[in-house]
Amino acid sequence: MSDTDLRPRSKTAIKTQRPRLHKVILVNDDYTPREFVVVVLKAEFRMNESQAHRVMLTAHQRGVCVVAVFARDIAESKATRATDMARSQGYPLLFTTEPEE
Ligand code: TYC
Repeated sequence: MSDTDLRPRSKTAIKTQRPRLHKVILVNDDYTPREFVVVVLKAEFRMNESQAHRVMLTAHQRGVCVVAVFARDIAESKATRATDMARSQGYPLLFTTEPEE
């Protein structure tokens, strides 16, 4: 019989990486009517009137507002759909996404 110790010297810690969430960000502009921004927020992000109004006002006053966070694919498709909704009515309203830290 061999005396060789074949047991592993160390254990590898296996950590599952949770995919990063992505923020959907509403960007202010000078042309899109406030009420239309509220309509889009309610339609695409399932907000009620007062939530949508608060988010719209924050973007209006500060330039941007985080609308919500989602898995990357969902954040991107919601931002695209909401932006397209505005384009179809001729407004420059923009939703972008960025990863959370
Ligand atoms: N600033 C626009 C206005 O005064 C309203 C607005 C608010 C537009 C938020 C975009 O993300 C926005 N009509």
